[in-house]
Amino acid sequence: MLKKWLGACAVAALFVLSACGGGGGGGGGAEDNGGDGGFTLSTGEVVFTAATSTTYVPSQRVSMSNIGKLVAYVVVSNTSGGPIPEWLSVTPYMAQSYASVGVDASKITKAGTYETIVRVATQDASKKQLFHRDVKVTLTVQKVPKVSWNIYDGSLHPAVTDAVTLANGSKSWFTLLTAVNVSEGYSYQNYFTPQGNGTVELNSSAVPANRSGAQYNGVINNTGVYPKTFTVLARVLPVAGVTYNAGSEIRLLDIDLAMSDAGVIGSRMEATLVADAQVVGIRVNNVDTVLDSDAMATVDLSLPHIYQIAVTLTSAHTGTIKVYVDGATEPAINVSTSNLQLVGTAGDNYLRIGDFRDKVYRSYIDWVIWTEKAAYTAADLQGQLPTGIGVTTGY
Ligand SMILES: [Ca+2]
Repeated sequence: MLKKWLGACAVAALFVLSACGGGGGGGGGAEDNGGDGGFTLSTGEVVFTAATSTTYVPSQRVSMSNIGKLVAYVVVSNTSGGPIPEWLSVTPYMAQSYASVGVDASKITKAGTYETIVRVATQDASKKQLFHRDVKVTLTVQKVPKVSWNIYDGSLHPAVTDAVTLANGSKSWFTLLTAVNVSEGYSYQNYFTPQGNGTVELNSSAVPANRSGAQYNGVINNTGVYPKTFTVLARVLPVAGVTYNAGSEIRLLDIDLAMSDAGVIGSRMEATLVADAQVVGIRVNNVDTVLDSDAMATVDLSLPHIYQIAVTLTSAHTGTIKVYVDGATEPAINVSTSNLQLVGTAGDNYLRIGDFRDKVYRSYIDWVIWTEKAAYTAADLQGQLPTGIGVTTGY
């Protein structure tokens, strides 16, 4: 495995840093295998600990000192001469008399303690080894997240380039809906406004009849293989000064998930955070088309909350929807039916957030994350949310 070349001189070698002094230097130089030597390190052991495999771990310095023989190169390998592990990087700066030792915990796929012995060797200008010293490097990763999330962290408008970071690390973004519905008297507008603090405001009070939606297509497998699963979480905040009670007829956000297979009328999970005469909290609209029933849970909408919706489909129209609030172990909504709401158009397969009704929506969206890997419980996700997206209290 070829590691990056870090020298100041153009020498094609592995793990080499050149001091690039005056060249030459005397020949001789017996290799030092550990006795008194002209080359020493300040420590024989470096220890790192990471809470999770997504935790950044600062690099550490090991001082190097050299007396006597002119060092042209410093070579880093493991003790058998091979490459060092992928999770480890050692960058020698001979001219500055230290080596930087860094670890990348994201390379670790299973929690545990990993150690390796790194050999730091000096060479003369002809690449003849002069001395070497060994240093043990230990990395402990306490937890490896089970989930690779698709992330909208609310720092950009949802439809701006690179607003979304996908589970594979690449960037993407939502599509802003723009349709005009003349017969029903509404159009889709842009009512999303980034606040510059990691949240985006949704405010459709100007024209309540209008709508505003951001859509991400192709969120769940559409090959007809069941069961299929989906988990979406969103942190949503109220707006100060706005009243959210049974008389308010005001909403915060719709989360609309269409889960069709290709060319098929599949199922839809349409949740709304709403304060009206029916409920102040979260409502999954028309969750059973035969019973014509909604599923609801009371939530104090005057406070920020994290809403987690987990869906398992065992066939195109049969499944279970669970809603968790703030990471509570017990779901606030838990409904199973073989008559889930249907999508509007065959093949619909998307996640939408926004205002999809002729109502006023007032909220701030902190973040939205989703995955089709599993229908997670809130307990499953303790310690499994991404870092750096905003507040994740409860997880
Ligand atoms: Ca509206």
